[in-house]
Amino acid sequence: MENTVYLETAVTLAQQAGDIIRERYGGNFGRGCKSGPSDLVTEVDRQVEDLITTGLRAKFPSHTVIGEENDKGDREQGEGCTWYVDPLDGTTNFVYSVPFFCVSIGLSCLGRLTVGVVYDPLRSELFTAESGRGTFLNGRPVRVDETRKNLSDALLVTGYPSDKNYGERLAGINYQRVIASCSNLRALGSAALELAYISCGRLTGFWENTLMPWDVAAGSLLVEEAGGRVTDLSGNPLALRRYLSIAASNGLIHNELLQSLS
Ligand code: 2AM
Ligand code: CA
Repeated sequence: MENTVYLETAVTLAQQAGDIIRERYGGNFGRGCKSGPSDLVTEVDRQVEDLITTGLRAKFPSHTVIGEENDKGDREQGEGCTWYVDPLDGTTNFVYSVPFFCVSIGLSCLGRLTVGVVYDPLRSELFTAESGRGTFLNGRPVRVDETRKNLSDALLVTGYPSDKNYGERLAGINYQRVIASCSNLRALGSAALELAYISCGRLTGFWENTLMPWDVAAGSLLVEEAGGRVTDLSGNPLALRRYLSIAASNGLIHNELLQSLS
């Protein structure tokens, strides 16, 4: 029952945020950089994060709310509930007018993901999950791709860090080997929306190795609740820490995916 209130609140805020993002897409907006010239932020990210975090704090005053643009290095409070808000995941796409970005809101309680919402405002696609209740796209249940059982048939997706301090982590991946082992490899630019696409079977496997909790909290639950598997790149359970590594898949190709990345 409580989870349903959490989910309904997150959905309302994600849709309100999405309306603003859609209106401002392609227009003029203030922009700046964070860790370096490729790590972009816009006034839209900040405006939308403010809307979501204010809404969550007003409704759930005892919860911790962590947002990408207001990152103070907060730690999740083990005893309570923590919201992870990515107001505009895919900021670089948004700035360059590439139509692939989303709002991502995830909730973890007592260290377990409880609610996940990913909203693509341009396509009006709303992905939702509650732990133990499955994953839905615009209210209809979805499952991961259960037809592709081998890495050779998998359409994979990954991403690259905009914080160039972490660029050397790419050197640990043999891209030539991965591309040779799968059907093909994409990099679409929004980790949260890529995870949502894994959850509904459009993509088979995903990995990235310098993400933040707000990039993956909601999307991980979407994948797990849709029958997929989420781990770190060593195959351990995912921990929502800073600069995390993540592999997510339909489950069937997961071990092969981890092997190809090792
Ligand atoms: P963003 O668009 O909200 O910045 C691209 O593969 C993914 O990496 C996007 O989800 C993007 O989120 C995320 N990303 C970009 N820069 C990042 C950074 N400095 N730290 C963590 N994640 C980042
Ligand atoms: Ca992000």
